[in-house]
Amino acid sequence: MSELITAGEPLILFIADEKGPLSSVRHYTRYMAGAEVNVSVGVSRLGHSVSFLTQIGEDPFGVYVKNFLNKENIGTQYVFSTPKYPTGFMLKGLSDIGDPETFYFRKGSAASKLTRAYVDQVDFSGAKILHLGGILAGLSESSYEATLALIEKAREYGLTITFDPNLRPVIWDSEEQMIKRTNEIACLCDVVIPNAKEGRILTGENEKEKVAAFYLSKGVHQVIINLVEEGSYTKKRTADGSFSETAAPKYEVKNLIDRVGAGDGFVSGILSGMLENLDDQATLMRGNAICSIQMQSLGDNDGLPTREELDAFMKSAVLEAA
Ligand code: KDG
Repeated sequence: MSELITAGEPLILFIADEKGPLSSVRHYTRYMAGAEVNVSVGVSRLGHSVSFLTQIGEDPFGVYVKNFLNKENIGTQYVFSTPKYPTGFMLKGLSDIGDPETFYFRKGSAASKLTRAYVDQVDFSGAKILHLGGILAGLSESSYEATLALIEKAREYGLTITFDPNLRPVIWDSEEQMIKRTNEIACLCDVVIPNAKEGRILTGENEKEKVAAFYLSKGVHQVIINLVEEGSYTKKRTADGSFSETAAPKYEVKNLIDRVGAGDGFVSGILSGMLENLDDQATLMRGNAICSIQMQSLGDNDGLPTREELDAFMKSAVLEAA
């Protein structure tokens, strides 16, 4: 079994070849996206084993997803397929400021039809981390149930459960439902990894210390916050019941192209650090480095580094104090 198990929706991504509103763009180039796909690519490129649970449609996009995951050495034994529902896709515009327009075609997708029954088929023995994001839970009632089933099974097998809220308001019925269910899931996990904005929305707190305190007081073991412009911060419960805090500065972004996917790059650095038993400082630094690297490429995971590329970047790149 793989060191890391994750689950989510792979999305075919069409990035505009020219600037302007998506409704006017004539030409797009195809890429691969999906938050947990991005995380899996990042962890796999650093040499760790990953298995991905999802469902794709029996259509050309589904074939593309499977080929992509295989090419990235991500285990596809739990990539189920169905002739009944399509593989999801999305459009992304070209932007000067790194925050492009996006649009999803994912309602009723094959991945949104995942249920608890799919989770029963996954072998968790020997795995170390289950990583989840909030998107899967927001896709449908059955994928929300599948998320809960993954957590129950990971607990049974003693895995560490990590969670990135990945707030996507458009997939939820209401903001109230998004906050309630995302926090419900977060509080069942060991490590919660929001960015600064998600932390504010989910807890109603502005300060990183208070965001961390919100989850720690509800039984979460560690909170790791990607503050992006101010680097990153973590607070965790230690073995003697006290708390420890660590912060790390960000790396320069010489050539900002697209911020989408940078948060997933951060998470891939954190998860690989945990798999290698790095200390908190080294783990945050790695997350910050990959976050910065990923902002300097167009696709959602194309920039994610191999170990050699990561080492070279961390040796030469400039750190920027907040
Ligand atoms: O996290 C980057 C994602 O936004 C992207 O790859 C697609 O999963 C996706 C989403 O829901 O936006």
